Amino acid sequence: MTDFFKDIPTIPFEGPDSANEFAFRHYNPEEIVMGKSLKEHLRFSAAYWHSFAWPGGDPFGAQTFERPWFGDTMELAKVKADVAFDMFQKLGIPFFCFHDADVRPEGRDFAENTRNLEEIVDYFAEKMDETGVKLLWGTANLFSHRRFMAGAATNPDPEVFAFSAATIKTCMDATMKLGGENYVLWGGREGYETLLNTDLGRERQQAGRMLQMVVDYKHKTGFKGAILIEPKPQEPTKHQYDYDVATVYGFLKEFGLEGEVQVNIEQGHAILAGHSFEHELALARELGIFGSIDMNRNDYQSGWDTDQFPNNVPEVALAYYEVLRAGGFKTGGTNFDAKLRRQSIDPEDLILGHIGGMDTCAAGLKAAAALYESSALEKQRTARYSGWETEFGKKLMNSDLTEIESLTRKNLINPEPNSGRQERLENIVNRFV
Ligand code: XLS
Ligand code: NI
Ligand code: NI
Repeated sequence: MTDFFKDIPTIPFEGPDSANEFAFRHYNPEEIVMGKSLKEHLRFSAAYWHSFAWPGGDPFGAQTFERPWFGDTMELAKVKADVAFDMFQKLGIPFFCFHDADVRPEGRDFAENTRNLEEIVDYFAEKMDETGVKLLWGTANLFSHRRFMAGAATNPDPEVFAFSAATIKTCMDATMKLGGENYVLWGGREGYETLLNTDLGRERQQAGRMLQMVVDYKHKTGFKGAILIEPKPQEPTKHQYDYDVATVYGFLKEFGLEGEVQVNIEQGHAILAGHSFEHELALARELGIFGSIDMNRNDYQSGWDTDQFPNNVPEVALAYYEVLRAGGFKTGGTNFDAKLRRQSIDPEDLILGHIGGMDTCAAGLKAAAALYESSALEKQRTARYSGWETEFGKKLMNSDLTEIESLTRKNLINPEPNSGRQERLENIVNRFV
């Protein structure tokens, strides 16, 4: 153990009545809900970038965090890894996620980047062995360095496409070496600022081809994990190509990848797209592409991806309700793509942010499970569509307009509307959250 979190104990579960700030009130990892432990349901993961790589800057000011591992050497990268694994252990977080650029110093070229990454991957492998912490997913940062300012796969310069493809390969290799359960692609700068300089059609083809190569490489190497795309509508580019779940599905269809790639859905991105989190989750489930979630919360006024730790149980409960309806996570999990506010500069803040997030998710999941097990919503939903289970309803789907016209005349069809019962259903939900 390093001494970064030296006065902070391993966080115990003490139950809802505890006033101990450094204890869980709702997250008891061993508690069984719907036949599975909370640990297995939630599959918590910490994001390396926010907690260990982000310096606390904003457009008006630079670094606010002073961390002993900040700096561009392999030695410091290892100090950072030591502190990261300390945090995972103190919190009992079973998984983590990282980008290449979060964990290794930036090299002079591709070869040095790869050497640095490989060295840190070996270091991670030892730490994972010692602690039992696992990798939920790996990914490549193809958006921070200036070479990616006009995109990675969608860059007008084929050399950037090549650099990006090569980097993705090394990051998939790193993920596989560490037994990662998924590989994520978030199209950081895959979009555009102005149509005046953009060949939108060509850029989409490039993005599709890159994704096909990723899927080919998965099959070639026998990687068992899932390939996940993370949709986001804007930020950093004005128009991101992977706008939302529906857009990603259309894109996957176009490139013949709908059976190969799933989505990693982030709460804050759903909000930016003008959707609710649960809408995105439900749609992904119905399209058969639900994979994993990036859990955070957005400020509803800011218009930015504020990546705050979740703290709204009713909101989170509706999201986990859709996850439960999808049958729960398979390879996916709950990754906290969440960061501290830039004034929260103490080591304690990092731990407390995660405690709050984990407790909020645990309370939300338990509420969702109770609601689900009560069937209170599902009974009403089934009743609302029951007409479709009658002979008449079934027949309609296999008829044509002419047949339906004569049926409508013959049966004197004259429908009366029914209440949608929204308030009644909201009251039911409120009994559980
Ligand atoms: C940014 C994204 C990013 C991805 C991983 O908004 O959420 O953090 O999760 O590249
Ligand atoms: Ni994310
Ligand atoms: Ni995000």
